[in-house]
Amino acid sequence: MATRKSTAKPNISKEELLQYYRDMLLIRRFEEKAGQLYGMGLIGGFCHLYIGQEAVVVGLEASADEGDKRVTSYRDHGHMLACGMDPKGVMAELTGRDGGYSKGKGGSMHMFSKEKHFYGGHGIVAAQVPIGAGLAFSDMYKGTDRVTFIYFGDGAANQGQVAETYNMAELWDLPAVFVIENNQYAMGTSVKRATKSPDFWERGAAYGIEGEAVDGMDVLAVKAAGEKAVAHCRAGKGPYILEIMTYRYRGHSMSDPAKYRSREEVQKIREERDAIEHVRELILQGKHASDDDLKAIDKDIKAVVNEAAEFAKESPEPALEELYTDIYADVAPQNA
Ligand SMILES: Cc1ncc(C[n+]2csc(CCOP(=O)(O)OP(=O)(O)O)c2C)c(N)n1
Ligand SMILES: [Mg+2]
Repeated sequence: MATRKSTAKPNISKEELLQYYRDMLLIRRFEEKAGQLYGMGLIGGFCHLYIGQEAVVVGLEASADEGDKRVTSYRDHGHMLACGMDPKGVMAELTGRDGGYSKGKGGSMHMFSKEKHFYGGHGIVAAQVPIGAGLAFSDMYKGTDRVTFIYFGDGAANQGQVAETYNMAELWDLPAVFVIENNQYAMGTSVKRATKSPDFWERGAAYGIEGEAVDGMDVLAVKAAGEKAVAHCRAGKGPYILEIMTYRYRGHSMSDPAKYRSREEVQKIREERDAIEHVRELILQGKHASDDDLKAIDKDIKAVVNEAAEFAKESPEPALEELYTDIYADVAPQNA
């Protein structure tokens, strides 16, 4: 039933490696820019950056097909970019502008794209897990062979609703890939302090769900594991759990005093395990591109991110009437 830690490495082409390099770099540079805009006061509220975890979502998106769905937590900008949402629309939403995906009314944690099958963006820890099961149920019910990726953190993995969802997902053979992004911390609480049995993927055994742990700093290992999980779901064998071992470099959110870990710990992982650096080395070692080629890619990505930031700054704030749209009740403005 349960399989061992994944070590499989797929054969990989030059084009794929360069694509992963670009996709991960886009997320990193976008998040760095979001951090800057936050510092300048252009982004309000909460803002949870994905820097360090890029290989998780890029590897899994490489194993997905058109029409597959995804849902995640508040640490969601990377997921949006990796599934092809427009960086301009994402950045404009972060800055609360009319050009954003939720017309500036949602912000960082409340953005969606029906076109890209991205179902949020959820601020309540683990709330997206049963929602994701609902998305997978819809595909099972309609008889499509689409799969839903349900992302959640190590902190969320200890929630009761995750256990309930596992049970129903296996009972109904739902095509759901449960992706535990184990970045070692839930806000300031380390996994070691909060969890008695820290191998989260093994908990699937109690429900008859197969799974495995994956090196989340290796985009190729993530992709290979994603392909296995997706094939399992598409074959009608029910859900699969991937516990992806990763690390977040920045604070939990922009207002994190970071007293729960040392600078040295973060620095060591950045230097020794960085996922983008890993692909960069594979590209250079395989002579797939030169250092100058990679610099040119970096320049392109920076231009895309700068354009997104300019678009976000220039986009107007939502009009006052927008207060009365996209709400359940049909109310007219009073003395507006
Ligand atoms: C139900 C609920 N409880 C508490 C919080 C406050 N909170 C926000 S994020 C978080 C930690 C979650 O950690 P994890 O699941 O590991 O995700 P990560 O932030 O590491 O991506 C907590 C406790 C919340 N948003 N919702
Ligand atoms: Mg975590």
